[in-house]
Amino acid sequence: MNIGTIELVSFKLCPYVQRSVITLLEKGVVFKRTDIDLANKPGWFLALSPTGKVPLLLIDNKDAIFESAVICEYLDEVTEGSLFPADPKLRALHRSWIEFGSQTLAAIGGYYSAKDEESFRHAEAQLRGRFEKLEDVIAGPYFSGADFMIVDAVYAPVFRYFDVFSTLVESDLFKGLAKVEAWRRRLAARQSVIDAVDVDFAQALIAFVIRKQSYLSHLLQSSVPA
Ligand SMILES: N[C@@H](CCC(=O)N[C@@H](CS)C(=O)NCC(=O)O)C(=O)O
Repeated sequence: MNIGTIELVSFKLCPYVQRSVITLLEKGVVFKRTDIDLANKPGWFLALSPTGKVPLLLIDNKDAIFESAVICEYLDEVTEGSLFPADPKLRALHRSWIEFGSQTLAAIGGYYSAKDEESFRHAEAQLRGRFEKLEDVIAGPYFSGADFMIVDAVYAPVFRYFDVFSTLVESDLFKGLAKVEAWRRRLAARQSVIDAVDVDFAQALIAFVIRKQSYLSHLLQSSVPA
């Protein structure tokens, strides 16, 4: 199937962009990535995007698909093979856990933005609860077994935050969650996941969080080597 020319309008640190890039790479789609500055959105982007959010999948320079879950499903449908289960119930379960992944990203935003220790610990406990729920459902080594699927593409950027933060700040977020830990390591080693961000991602993420002047900013700042 000729799927036309594909451009992904992106932002360097965005986890929703990452899941789209991972899907593009996994499905072997040739695409152009255009990073924009979200603090100064270009007029052409605002004209194309009804939400003003990235990612935006631009097809043949005219049709703009928005919302990362929709982008991933579209890419899956128009390319060979599928990264969703064939069974409708299992497929629906994957979609449910994809939504859970998006909600987890919102919870991570609350975690790195929390202003004081109390709200930080609260956000941390909420996240821990989410990872415990995942521990109960994942099959391993990937979400539903041996095959990498779209749901895995969704959680790789979730875990990447903690791969970066844990280089500077200790945390018990994953302690005792053996399946989640193994899944997290497996995802971090996958080529599409590695290639979904620039080499300076960790540095850029730490700088981004430090600018938030949050509780985590202070923890990171005091651990960054001078
Ligand atoms: N539900 C959206 C969320 C995308 C999103 O929140 N993108 C952020 C960057 S990570 C964004 O574009 N923010 C700019 C803004 O809200 O103005 C999706 O899944 O695509």
